[in-house]
Parts: sequence; C-alpha cells; structure tokens
Amino acid sequence: MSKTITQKRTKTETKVQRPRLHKVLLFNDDYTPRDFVVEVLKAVFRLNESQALNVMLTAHKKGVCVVAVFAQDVAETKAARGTEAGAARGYPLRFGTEPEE
Ligand code: TYC
Repeated sequence: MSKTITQKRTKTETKVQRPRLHKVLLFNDDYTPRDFVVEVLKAVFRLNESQALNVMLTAHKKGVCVVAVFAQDVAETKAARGTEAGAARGYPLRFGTEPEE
C-alpha cells in the first residue's frame, strides 16, 4: 500500500514598500509680496527663477499650487521651512502637504 501525502506550501512574498509621496502645496494670501514668495521657493525648494515665478503666479491666480512632490518627511520639513520663512518676516505665507493618490 502506498500513501499520497499532500502538503500545502505557503509562499512568502516580500513586497518592497516604497514610501508614499506627498505634495507640497503653496496657498495664496493677500499680504505676502510676490518677490518674497519667489525667493522662498528658490531657497527652500531649489526652483529656478522661472519655475518659482510660475508656481507663485499659479497660487496667486488659483488660490493654491503644487510646488513639488517628496517623501512624506521631506515634504513636511520643506513645507514647515517655507511657512517659517514667511512668519519670520511677519507674513502669513503658508505651505501645506497632502498625500499623492
Ligand atoms: N497674492 C500675493 C500678492 O498679491 C502674492 C502671493 C502669491 C502670496 C502666492 C502668496 O502663495 C502666494 N502680494
């Protein structure tokens, strides 16, 4: 007599978890000078003059603009740096973050 042994095998899959990316948003306000917004975008986000001008003008016209996309911790740190730069000069300049879809 022969026995058949059926054994279930469990396959372990290891999936690489890439960090979810977060957008940094720039919000318009009525008080921060345009030139200052451009300087902050260049200093904190390393945008060039024309990129910074475009982002500032889009936020100015539409109320909000995506500045760039980063890993969550980088996005949060840069958004805080930008907001702090405005606050240090008494401006209500505000950056925020939100997860990318
Ligand atoms: N609206 C501001 C002004 O007219 C300029 C500005 C643009 C401020 C974009 C914030 O995110 C901003 N002085």
